[in-house]
Amino acid sequence: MSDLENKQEGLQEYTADQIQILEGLEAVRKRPGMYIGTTSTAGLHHLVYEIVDNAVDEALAGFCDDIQVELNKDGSVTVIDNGRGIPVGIHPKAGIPAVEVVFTILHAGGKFGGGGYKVSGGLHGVGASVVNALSEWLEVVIRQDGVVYKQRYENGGHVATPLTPIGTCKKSQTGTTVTFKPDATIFEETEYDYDRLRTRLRETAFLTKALHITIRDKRGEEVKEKSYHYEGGIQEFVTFLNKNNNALYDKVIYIDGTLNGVYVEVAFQHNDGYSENTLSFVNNIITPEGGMHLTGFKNATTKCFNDYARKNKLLKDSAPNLTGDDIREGLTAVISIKIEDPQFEGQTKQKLGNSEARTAVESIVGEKLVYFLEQNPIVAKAICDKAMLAQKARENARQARERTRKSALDSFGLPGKLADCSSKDPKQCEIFIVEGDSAGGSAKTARNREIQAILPLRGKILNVEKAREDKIYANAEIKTMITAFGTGILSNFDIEKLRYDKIIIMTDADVDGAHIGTLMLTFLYRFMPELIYQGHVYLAQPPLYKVEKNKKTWYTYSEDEQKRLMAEVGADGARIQRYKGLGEMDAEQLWETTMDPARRILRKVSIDEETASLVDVTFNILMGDKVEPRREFIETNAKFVKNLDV
Ligand code: TSJ
Repeated sequence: MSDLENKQEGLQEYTADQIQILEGLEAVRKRPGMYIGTTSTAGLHHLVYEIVDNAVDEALAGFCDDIQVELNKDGSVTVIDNGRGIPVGIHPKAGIPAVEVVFTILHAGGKFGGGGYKVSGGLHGVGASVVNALSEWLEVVIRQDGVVYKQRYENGGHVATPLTPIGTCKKSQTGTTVTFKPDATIFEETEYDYDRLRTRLRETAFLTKALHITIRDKRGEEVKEKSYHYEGGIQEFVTFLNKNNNALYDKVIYIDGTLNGVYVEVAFQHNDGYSENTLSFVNNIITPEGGMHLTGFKNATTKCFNDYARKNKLLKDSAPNLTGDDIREGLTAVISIKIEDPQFEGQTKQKLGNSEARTAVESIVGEKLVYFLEQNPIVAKAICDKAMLAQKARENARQARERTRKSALDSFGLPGKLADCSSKDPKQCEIFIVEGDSAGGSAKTARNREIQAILPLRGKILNVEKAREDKIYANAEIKTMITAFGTGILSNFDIEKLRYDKIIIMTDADVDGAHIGTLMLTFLYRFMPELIYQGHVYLAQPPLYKVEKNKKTWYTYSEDEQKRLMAEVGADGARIQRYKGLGEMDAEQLWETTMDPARRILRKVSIDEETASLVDVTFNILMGDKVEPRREFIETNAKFVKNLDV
């Protein structure tokens, strides 16, 4: 009996080949982190992207224009596309239907068809088999040639029913439907976050024009649904990213072209702000650390604008060239390329290494931008004028930096307000940035002075979204931080000089505290992003309540925890104190609850892949000109912060 017949008889015997297959999936269940990074909520959401990306590949191949994602009441997720349907014929080598190969053999994704650009072959393209392995059950329904086929897997990818024709449909009704239920014994968290999925699917829609994507949440009383479709693709993406800013000119500049098999699309628009927000993608996958495509874009724009400014006498002959940073001040840009064999490099494999991507972007943008600028002299002049102002500000900043070096430092080279720690080994040192002098005083008393430094800040720090680099150096609070950290900022940044392993922001647990925290994070993100990327930035978590009863004391850190405690110990006879600020705690309490490395809770600030593109939008909502969305931000801010017990 062949393997296939064996299966179709539903026998529990396995041939050597099949045992190997099952062992493959067993490996995924043993070490899920190796395949999806983490079993936290990020990993859970990753399962959906993995399946959706396979359908997006079908769209990129030109055979699918509609994808639906449904969150079901039982915790399962359904993804439906209107593509050709995963092939059902017997795979010549494996001897089982091709679809079964897709779901039961590791790294089988993309084996058929060949060629083309594949999302699912990218950074996390681990394949549908990994999702299957990490699911309680998974069902696939395929409509192909007028026949509806179905197969079911259970308990981490074991075939439960063979691929079976279950009905008929119109020949034109082709497509694939996959439903899976994440395995609750594997994931720490099994509840999907509608907004998180929605945001990522919207991004996918921006990057894949002509694709319609719908997300439908069927879990609650009422069904929630959103559909995304952007005929304008990344051009509309830039408009979206810039919507809370004042654009410097109306058009979003859009350029595309293909060179040596690399399809290049870029879209950009400047706003009147000072920060740059450039997102780059390869095969729809975000590349947080950029890479060759980004380099190509930077090279081309820098050269084009300098040539234009010189040719049109905007820049004096005696003036130095505009730098790339000058030209990209206030820039919102999306660079999206499609390439057959992307190579990801760097520590976190988030940087594109293919040098042909640089050549392609550089020459396509170079050539077409020159033409655009000639056709649009008003836009060209607005950009050059802004870049020239940035150039002047940069020169001022350089001078301010010189002055800072000479003046702001006391005889030991460190700011006077800093209560430094005695250890000089950065690996074991931490610095608390504390809101207000009085809390700063308590913190100084409370600390472990060998390894904990305290830097009190007075009031709100500068909103860096509204300032250029020269202003940064004029701000005392910021200057103090820069000096204390030791790393310098922007192009002078050097992580090797970091004086503390942990930078801990400690603010009151109220709206003002949250605002100061956000200003701090914005400053760090804009001027020392590596500190965040490399995981050196934390938020302290002071308690919300102190409860005393029968000579015992408890501290709680969230409303939920407080409710639970009260349910446990009872409210009668309990003394409950709601902390309004750090200042209400004495040094000992502050140490016990918030600073003692053995007992405290820290939240590590991280910007993960899928929220990276959102961070800027959200920071802008809070910091930018338009005021009304602010409240919403403060509530969603926590999304950029992963909980982590340290
Ligand atoms: F991830 C997955 F495998 F579970 C999955 C795949 C999930 C979903 C929702 C869709 C898909 C999928 C795969 N949609 N469309 C396809 N297409 C193919 O697998 C396919 C079809 C035909 C040919 C061909 O060369 O004729 C090639 C391929 C790759």
